Amino acid sequence: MRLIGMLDSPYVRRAAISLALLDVPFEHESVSVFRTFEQFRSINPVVKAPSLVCDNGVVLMDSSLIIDYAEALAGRSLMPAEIGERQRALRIIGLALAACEKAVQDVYERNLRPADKQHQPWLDRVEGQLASAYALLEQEIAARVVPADAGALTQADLTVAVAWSFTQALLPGKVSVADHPSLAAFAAAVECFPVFAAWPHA
Ligand SMILES: N[C@@H](CCC(=O)N[C@@H](CS)C(=O)NCC(=O)O)C(=O)O
Repeated sequence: MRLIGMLDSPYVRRAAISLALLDVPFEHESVSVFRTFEQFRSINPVVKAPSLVCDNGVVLMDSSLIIDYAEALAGRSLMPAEIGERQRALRIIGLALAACEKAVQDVYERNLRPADKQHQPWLDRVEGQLASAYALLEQEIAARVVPADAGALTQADLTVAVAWSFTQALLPGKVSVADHPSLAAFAAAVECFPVFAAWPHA
């Protein structure tokens, strides 16, 4: 299988780390949805990163759906089975993915739209939503313990760390580290696992 997309995308990175944790073999191709749009389009005309070209040629997209397929292939899941833990994981993943979405919207608005065409009310709305997602994530993560080993990492753990690292890299200073001490410490600890170093934000 081929995972298509740049690791500076939080969605590509969470998919790559999930495939690696699930021991699903894949090749990674760093194709950009912007710099190499035509090359990406030749693989997936919708140009969404990540895209997964399966062994039978079917192209999947959307990180959560790619992870769903990888878990079915692997015959195991990075989601907790117990209903209470699963609900907590779903809550955390939802917040982290919303944070990624709002951070991406902020970056696109600032970097892709000419300065004189930027719409400040939209930026204010997006940044307010981003701040809310991280404030709620900080509450959730305050009670969470960093797993002792990579085998115990859940989808919630890895998605939170990827979202935080992405936001800090792309929007430095936008989400204050001082105001989110639990998240910053949790993400820093999770980023120390070798699988995170093997699939770095880049
Ligand atoms: N919900 C999707 C979001 C994927 C997404 O928006 N990826 C961005 C890159 S970070 C992308 O494909 N951007 C190009 C575009 O939307 O035109 C997922 O989880 O994979």
